[in-house]
Amino acid sequence: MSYIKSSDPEIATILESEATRQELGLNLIASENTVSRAVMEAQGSIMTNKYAEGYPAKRYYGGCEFVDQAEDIAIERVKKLFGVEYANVQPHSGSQANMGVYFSLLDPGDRILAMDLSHGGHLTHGAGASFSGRLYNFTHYGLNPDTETIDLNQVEDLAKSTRPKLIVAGASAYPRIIDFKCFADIAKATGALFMVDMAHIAGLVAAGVHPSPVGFADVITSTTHKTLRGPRGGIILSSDKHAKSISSQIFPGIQGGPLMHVITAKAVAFREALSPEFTEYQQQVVRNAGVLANVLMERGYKLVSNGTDNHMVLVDFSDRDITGKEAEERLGQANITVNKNTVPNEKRSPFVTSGIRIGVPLITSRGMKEEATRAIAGFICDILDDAANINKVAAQVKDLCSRYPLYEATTAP
Ligand code: DSN
Repeated sequence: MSYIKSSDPEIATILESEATRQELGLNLIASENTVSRAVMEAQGSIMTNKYAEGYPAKRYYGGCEFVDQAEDIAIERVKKLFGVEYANVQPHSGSQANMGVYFSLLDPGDRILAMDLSHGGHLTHGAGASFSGRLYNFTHYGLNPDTETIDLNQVEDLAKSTRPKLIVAGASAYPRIIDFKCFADIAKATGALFMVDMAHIAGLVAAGVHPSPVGFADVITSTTHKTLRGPRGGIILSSDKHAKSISSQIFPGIQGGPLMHVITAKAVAFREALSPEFTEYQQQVVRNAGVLANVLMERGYKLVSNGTDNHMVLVDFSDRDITGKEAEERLGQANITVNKNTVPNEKRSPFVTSGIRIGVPLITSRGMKEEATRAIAGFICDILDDAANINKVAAQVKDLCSRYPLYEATTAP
């Protein structure tokens, strides 16, 4: 920061403003987190200077002896963390991890069965605007209208009727445990391969507070920066059977030089994730989400599936006047950051929506536990009940944040 301050004051000011926004606001975006200083140091390190196309010991450039060590350690740590035979730590993002797997297992035009975006799926699970929807022939499953949980009967029926080559489980906005065994059984019975995109829940899986897809899925993808609390990026995990084709589809298939500074930071994050403190952190994430859900429901707000098992809740405003967009804006005025989100059977446009998604990974990283989460849930309800409460809540948010500094609790173990 001190170098930027003198060489580029314009950008230095922006960095300082963003640091203040993160420090003094409550960030409840379910897919965001705050990394340790050690992760940030690795990501901002000299490794950014190095080109290393290829894989450890098989590079297209000289001078790779130390980046090879970092990548080998990242691979070994993440294999240990999830108990898998093969790991690729080079995907620049979750989307590229998914693209690498599709390229490796499928041909363009092949059929895939995945979760509908409007029911909680992800863009790369076949949305028309994404490469996935343009290259492959997707059918989508959704939620059971009564339980608002994944309709496994529908998954089975669609698998039987469409005979996909690949079934995808995993979601961006789904607050319940996913039954990977049931998906795997359906895939097996219908001759499909089974992929799990565990981007949102990877940290919970690593800590054993959400069942693992390992042993059920043929291939698993994830990001590293959500509940897993590492640098922004992706990973692919599988058995040795798919190792060769996944490796060659990530490089040279869809990527060039790997981001060695990010891979080094992934190694640091995976070490943190192997610690007992990380397990305690994930247990606290689930407890905090449960507190948030209970307070919102006590105050009369409807939650998709009536609760949560993981790190997030989805509030459904379809029976109220307020929209997701208005709720996001109102909360934002009190420095509470959430995102508007579609709800099952959404009637409004994706730019307006009838819901909000609220996640607790980041506030939990700040050291906030049940009491603070209960207070936050109260702030949210106060503002949703009446916009006149915004100024009062803004002061309460500032006070709470000042008691939980962003970088006091998030230290490397
Ligand atoms: N954008 C991410 C999320 O918010 O869930 C998914 O990639």
